Parts: sequence; structure tokens; C-alpha cells
Amino acid sequence: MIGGCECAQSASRSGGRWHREWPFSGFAINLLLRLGFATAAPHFQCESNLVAATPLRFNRTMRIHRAIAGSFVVLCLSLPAATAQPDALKAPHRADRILVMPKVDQDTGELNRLHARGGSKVLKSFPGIRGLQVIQLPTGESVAGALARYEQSGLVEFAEPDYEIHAAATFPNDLYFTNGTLWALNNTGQSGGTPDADIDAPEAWDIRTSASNIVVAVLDTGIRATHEDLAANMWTNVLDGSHGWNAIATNNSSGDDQGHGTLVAGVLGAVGNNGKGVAGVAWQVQIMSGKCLDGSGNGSDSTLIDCIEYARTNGAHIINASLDSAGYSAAVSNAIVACRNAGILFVASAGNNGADIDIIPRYPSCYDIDNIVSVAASTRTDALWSSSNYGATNVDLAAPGAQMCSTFFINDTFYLNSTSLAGTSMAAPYVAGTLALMKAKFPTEAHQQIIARLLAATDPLPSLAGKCVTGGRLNLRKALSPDIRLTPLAASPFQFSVAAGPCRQCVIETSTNLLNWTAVATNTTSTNGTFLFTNNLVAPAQFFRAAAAP
Ligand SMILES: [Ca+2]
Ligand SMILES: [Ca+2]
Ligand SMILES: [Ca+2]
Repeated sequence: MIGGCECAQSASRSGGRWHREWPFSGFAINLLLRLGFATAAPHFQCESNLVAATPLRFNRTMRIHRAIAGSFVVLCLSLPAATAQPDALKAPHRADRILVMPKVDQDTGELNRLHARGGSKVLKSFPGIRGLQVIQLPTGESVAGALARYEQSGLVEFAEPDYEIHAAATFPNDLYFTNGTLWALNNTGQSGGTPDADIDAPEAWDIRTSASNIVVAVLDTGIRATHEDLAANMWTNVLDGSHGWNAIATNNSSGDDQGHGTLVAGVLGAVGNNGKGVAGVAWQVQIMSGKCLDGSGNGSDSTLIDCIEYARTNGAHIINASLDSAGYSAAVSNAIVACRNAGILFVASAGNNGADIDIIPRYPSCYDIDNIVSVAASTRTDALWSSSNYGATNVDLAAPGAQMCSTFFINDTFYLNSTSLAGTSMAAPYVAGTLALMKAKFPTEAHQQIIARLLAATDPLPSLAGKCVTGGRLNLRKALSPDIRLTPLAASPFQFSVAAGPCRQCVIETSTNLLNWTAVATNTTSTNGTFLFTNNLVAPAQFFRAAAAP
């Protein structure tokens, strides 16, 4: 949520030289997280980062609070508590540590003797925060007792609990999410994975979980529409009550007799937070089944075209085609162009040949049509999956696609959870589900804009450099809420650029004390995602921040 760029301007504007005054990045994020816990009483809200136009000297305790309200992040500064708040111990905190702030001009020897008498130990002190100390309590001493001991000593400005912090995120209660199986959504390094080799789903779900008005057509082996984790998210044709089209049998019974389609559907849109099974990228969505592959997983261009046309003429916004062919078909490309002209996004798996499809093309990925997003598969260590196809031109991005778990067609409560379940077929629906949430969030944007957002939002990875257009892996959070970055450009007059993703309205606010903020400008980023801000006012010490609408 938090952008990482903060900058400072010399207090002397005539000096006009840039330098970093306030190493806010790590510092701020730590504090933000610390207060992410303290969300019970958020103060004010903005999604922002800060530009400091002064060397900042704190002669008060600074606290920065973070909380979530929609896609907003709370930043706030409050005066120090002279003593611990009466309810200070109600919030979860460590039992073995407290924090104390020595009084200014206090003889450190006296405080050291107090530590020693009580059997406590200074684990760390922070000279840059006026000597703030992290205190290890002796075994058996309660936090309440220790706080009282320090506060009554008269040697500290305050003593307070070491509150627990947690990353702000929305965690669904579905079994395979909570037990860590769904590493692709949230990877903490479980089962040999690389922490954060994931699409940042919990962070994204703070912003949006539902794409209930978006129809995603899964062109595949069919879908088990009665599955407990899919039934509520199946699209229904109001004319016949069906959930799609079966181009193999040429009827409206589009159930799954192979399993592949039900797996794909669960990745993009299994019901989230229903206490069952898995969570889709979109917790609510309308999944249309286009059965173009038979019980052996095989079909042909004619069955594919039949389902593409059904999707297009029945209101699909997004098509997921976890399938590929070696044959270039003018007919299929025409069907996809018709979708393109209707603004329909078409997600294609890159294929599982371990090949460079710029050299050995696979279709539909390699049709040169601007509504196609081609997806390679990545692993829980953020490597390119060994059998994934790739291509610097014809593959756009990677998404998780190995060691998967999803809804399966055997019965209504079955989930396939296998370390050998892998493929670009599983990667594509991570992108399709992401696009569904994006379409729901940015309903007026054309397919080119949505795709540009998607591709700008990937996490670049060394393993993907040169392997796809973006060289990156899908990031759902960035796709829904691009980072806001302020970059200094000139000192006099003071000028910086605001980068916040395309067409995003931002308010620039200024403060001299980080307490009182005044809006000084409102502007909207261009389609390239930035605008410039210039400040001609002379002030001895000013901070700037940009806050975006959700
Ligand atoms: Ca991340
Ligand atoms: Ca993550
Ligand atoms: Ca579920």
C-alpha cells in the first residue's frame, strides 16, 4: 500500500540542493506496520507518501498510524502520551518487552541503575529517536508491572507496551487458504517457497474482492456448476437456466467430464471466505462455461470458435482460454477480433512445451491482437515453471502455475491438491480473475487501458527477464491500486512528479508539522500515470504528500 519514495528539500530554499533528510522508507514502513495493528482508532486517512521539504527535527514523540479504509492508508501523527493510556494493555502486545523513552537531559546512569535493579535489559536504543529503548523484561515481571515501575520512576517520558503488528490484509477463511496451500495468493515461504512469490492477494482484497457484475467465460472441458465452491458464482443464462454452452455435444449442458475446466474456474472464481475449500482471485464473479474440449481434453478450432461466439454474444467481459494449438487459424483469429471489437479481454495460456513461442508459435497466444493476454507459469520460488512456454514478444507476463490446488469435478466437495498439478492452464485464470476485479474497479476503461494497467503492475523477476513482455509476475494488489510515488525534480521552484497509475485523481497536501495538512492542488494523472506538481510558495519547512481516491 505504501509507496517507497520520499525526498527532502533543504530548509534553505535559496540553498536549493537536494538531499535525503529523512530516511523515511524503512523507518516509515516499520512505524506504519506498527500502527497497522492500532487500527481501532484511526485518525485520518489517505493513501500517500511524503515529500519532506525540510530537515525534520522531532522534539516530540512521533507516531505514525496506519489503518485501512477501503484502499486508503492512514497516516497520522499524534502527540506523545505522557503515560501509558488507561486501555493500553487491552491491545495485543508482547509479554516480554516494553518500550521506554528516557526523559530529556536525564542522567543515563540513573536509568541504567533502574534497569539493573529490576532485572531488565536494554535490547536496543535508538539515538535518532531521542534514545528510545527496547526493554527486555525479566522472567516473571508482568508488562503492567513493568510499565508502572518505569513510569513511577520519574526517569522516563513514557513507557508503553510493545504492541503486536500485522501486515494489513484481508484473509479469507477458506481451508486451503488458511492452511497455506494456496501459496500463489499469499506466500510466506511455506513448503520451501520464496516469501512474497505471490500475487499479493490479501493486500489486494483490502481494496476489492468482488467482481459480481463481471462475466468470465471459461473455454475449457466444462465446469461442475454444482460444486460447493463454484455454484454461487456460476453465470446463468436467463433464457434457458443453463450455465453456458457445450460445443462438443452442441447443447446447453456444459458440465465437466474431464476436470480441467473445473480446476480453472476455481482459480479465478471459487467463492471466497465461505469457509469452504479454496478462494478464487475474485470471491464473487459470474463464471460462464464454454465446453470446447471433450472428456479427453481435446477439441478443435471449430468448437473453440463456437464457444468464443457464445461468450461474445452472451455478455462475457473476459474469456479464459487455458488451451493452445500449433496451428494458426484465420478463423479463430477473426473470432477473437470480433471479441476485441466488443472490448472483451482474452486470456490465453502460453502452453506447456518449455519452448520459446516467439520461435515456435502457439495459438491463440501468438495471434497479434491487442485484447489477448498471454500467460506463462511461475513457481512458488518465483522461477519460470520448467515446462512453461515463454516468449519476449508473445508472452505478456507470468502467473503462478505449479503445485496448485483448486475445485475438482469428481463431486461437489472435492478439491484437487497436488504438488504435480501445474501448467500455464492454471496460470491463465489468475490473470483472468485479476482482470475481472480490474474491470469491476475500472468499469469505463477500454481493454487496452486495462491491459496496460495489468502489465504495468507486475513484479519484475530476474527469472522472467527476456522471457515475456513485462519480465514480471502478476501482482493483483498493484493491478488494483498502483503504488503512489513522489519523485523530486527541481529545488527552486520546488517541483516533483506524482506517479500513481493512469487516470487517477490525487490531492496534493502540504504541512509544516506533519499534523495539519492543507490541500493545495488536485490533479489527475495522465494515461501514462503521472503529473507534475510545482510549488512556488516560500516556506521554511514543508512536507508534501499525495493522496489518491480509492
Ligand atoms: Ca509483494
Ligand atoms: Ca505477498
Ligand atoms: Ca471457498
